[in-house]
Amino acid sequence: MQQLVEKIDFQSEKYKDAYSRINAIVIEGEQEAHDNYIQLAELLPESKEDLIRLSKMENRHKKGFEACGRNLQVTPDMQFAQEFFSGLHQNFQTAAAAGKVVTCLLIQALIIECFAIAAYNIYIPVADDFARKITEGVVKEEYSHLNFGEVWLQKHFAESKAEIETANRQNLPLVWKMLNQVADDAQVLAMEKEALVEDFMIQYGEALSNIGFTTRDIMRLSAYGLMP
Ligand code: Y39
Ligand code: FE
Ligand code: FE
Ligand code: FE
Repeated sequence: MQQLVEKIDFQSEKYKDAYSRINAIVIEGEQEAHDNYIQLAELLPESKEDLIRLSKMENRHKKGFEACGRNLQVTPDMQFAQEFFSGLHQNFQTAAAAGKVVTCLLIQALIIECFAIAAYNIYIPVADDFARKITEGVVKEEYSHLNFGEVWLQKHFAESKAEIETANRQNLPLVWKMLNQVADDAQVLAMEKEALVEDFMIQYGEALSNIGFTTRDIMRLSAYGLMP
């Protein structure tokens, strides 16, 4: 498939300014994903080995994206990124402290992984050559993280359904807010908001379907909080 992409000036001040925030979001996201899988390993001792393996992958992803920033001579705005993730971070911590493993899995292994997969899929065709190779390697692994969440929640679907619905209501609106916050910077990187929303909906809808939700449930759950 050939794509028509206008030539992107990866060295322009405008590109590098937007990249300082998007790159930071991705680095912070990978760091938090690493921490979240370590916490999940404690909550799910029977899956400890798998979850520690996932946490190590997230740490490698973080290093890869740090290299992408260095390659463009961009300093990531980590303060911005921490604030960007603060809502989801707080909700994950509250759930973990209460031992709510279903909520933790929904936030990290479903919502955040789908957000990452959508963002990386949309970024790959418009990335610089260095970042494209890194991101192609990373996104393959993100699918395996999403798969871990799907398999676990599918196995425990009956007793998890109500908690998934509640956690979805509490967290999906945050994702739409985050997407809106980053839309202008994403546009500078030639990533369209509509494409990000579409890819997220596809990934998340497929995940909910694999877990056991009906089409009707999926429509209701995946669009929750999308419209103001
Ligand atoms: O599981 C993971 O590796 C996910 C933590 C990484 C989060 C990536 C967040 C991507 C949002 C970027 C938005 C750009 C438009
Ligand atoms: Fe990752
Ligand atoms: Fe991941
Ligand atoms: Fe896609």
